Formats: sequence, C-alpha cells, structure tokens
Amino acid sequence: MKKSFIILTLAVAILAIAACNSSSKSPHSTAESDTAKTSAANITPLATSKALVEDYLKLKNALAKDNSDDAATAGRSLADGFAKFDRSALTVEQQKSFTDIADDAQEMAKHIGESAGKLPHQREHFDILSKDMYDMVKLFGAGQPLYVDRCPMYNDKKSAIWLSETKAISNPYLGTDMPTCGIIKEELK
Ligand SMILES: [Cu+2]
Repeated sequence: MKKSFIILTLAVAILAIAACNSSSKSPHSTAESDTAKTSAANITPLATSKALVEDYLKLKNALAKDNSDDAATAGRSLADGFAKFDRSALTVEQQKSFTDIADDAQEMAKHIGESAGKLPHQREHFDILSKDMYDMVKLFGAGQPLYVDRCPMYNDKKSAIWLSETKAISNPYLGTDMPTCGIIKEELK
C-alpha cells in the first residue's frame, strides 16, 4: 500500500512538473519564434544596402592603393551580396528600379572579381559600378554619410565618379600615381 502510494505521488509530481514545464515552455518558444520572424523581416533594404556599400568602399580603397587582389576579393563579395539581396521586402516600384541597378552592378562586380592582376580593367568596371552604387544609395540609403567624388582626368578626361566615406580625396582611378586628384561633387547624408 505504502509503495503504490509513493509511486502514485511520484507520478502525480512528474505530471505536474511536465505540465509546468510545458506551460512555461510554450509561451517561451512562441516568443522565440516570434523574435526570429521579426529579425528576419528586419533585414531591411537599408541594412542590405549598407552591407553592399561597405564592400564597395573596400573595393574603392583597394583600387586607390593599386591593390588588385584585394579589389578582386571585394568585387566577388559585392557580386555575391547583390545576388543574395532579398527583393521580397521591396515595393513593386523599388523592385523595378533595383533590378535595373543590381543586374548591372552584379555584372561589374563579378568582372572585377575575375580580373585580379588587371587594374585598368577593374577600373573600367568600377566606373560603371560606381554609378550603380550611387543610384542604389539614392534608392535605399547607405547607413552612413558619403561623398560623391569626381575624377576629371579619368578615361581621356571623360571623368568618372566614385563614392567615398572620407572627406579627403583618395582617387581609386589613378591610384598611387595621383592619389589626391579629384573634387567633391555632392554629399549624401
Ligand atoms: Cu570585364
């Protein structure tokens, strides 16, 4: 009699613990999955744009130092970032504008990534890429203030723009030959 009473008591206690656990766990796990959902939805176009701008600036700084290998690495990362951009969070209008920018930018970044050792070729693509990046920043923002700089000499004086995080000119087209050639054309805040 005593033994079965103990077993019964134990069984009740275990059930109670299990019930307690499940009741305390379920709202917790719901809260967790809610948080996960919220943070997934929180990868805003601005956050992705910001990450792309960071890769672009690495590329720009590598070109300014005539470092073709680092430029290629940043180019590959940038191409990858454009490929993975979650377009589902965009409005129909944003999707249209962004697709035009991204298809081109991804192609430019890919070529830069494949052209290690060919600085002039990387710079040709960087010229076009910079215009795409400018358009993207206008569309989504950059998460940081940027300068739009212009090199009047590049491409037989046809000139070219680039985006920079610093007020000081550091020319990615002419590199170490003429590092301070250029002017600030616009500030993006
Ligand atoms: Cu190419």
